Amino acid sequence: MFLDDSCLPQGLRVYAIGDVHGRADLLSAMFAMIDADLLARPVGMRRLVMLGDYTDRGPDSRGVIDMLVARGDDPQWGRDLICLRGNHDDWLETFLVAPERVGDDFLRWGGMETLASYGVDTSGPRRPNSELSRELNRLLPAAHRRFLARLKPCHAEGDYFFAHAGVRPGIPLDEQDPHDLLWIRGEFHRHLDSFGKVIVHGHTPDEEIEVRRNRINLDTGAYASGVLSAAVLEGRDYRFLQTGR
Ligand SMILES: [Mn+2]
Repeated sequence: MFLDDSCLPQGLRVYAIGDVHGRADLLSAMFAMIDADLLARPVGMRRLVMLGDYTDRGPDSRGVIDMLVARGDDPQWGRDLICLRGNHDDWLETFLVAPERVGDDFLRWGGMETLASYGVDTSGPRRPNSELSRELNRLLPAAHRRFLARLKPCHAEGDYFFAHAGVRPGIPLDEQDPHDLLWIRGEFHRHLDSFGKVIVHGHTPDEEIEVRRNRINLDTGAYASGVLSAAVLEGRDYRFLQTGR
């Protein structure tokens, strides 16, 4: 299955959003664009698939999760919002329960910004991971803990398969290793043949949305570029929405 032939069931439109990384401002702008798009082009059923990496690097991870929790609680959206797990969200979850396993990676790759967004004091000399984890546990709202626990590894609609990082070639989509769905790069990117469905993913930032015949990469490095990207899939068509363009 390739992009030229891929399709969704009639009457369904899917919006898929790439890596947000603490940019609540951009997520807010993107939600406004999607709401406006739905007003301008009403559709029977719509679904919103978040591709993961809500946290780290950008300044307001807490604000991003607040917005996603609010949209999940909104009866207009509730069941139609699907939030996938990214490797950064996974680090945050692990840091809460076992900081010794991920602390240094998590904090080096943007976790300090996440801690600060929750009100953890990150000024002054570097404190031990265990101490930072305890303080974050104290400050993290229960709704955020539930949100993290409910993140999904992947999602499929029609001829599309959604995962944060990608999939391992040669393995059926319903038998993928969760670690690959969060982390894979090289082998996935180099594979030019069909994966069975068209893969919609993020995880590896690029200046432009990458549209290949077997996959679409929506990570446009929003935290630094200011460009948050979404795909709009409907029937046999696809188009894109971007903030700051
Ligand atoms: Mn990632």
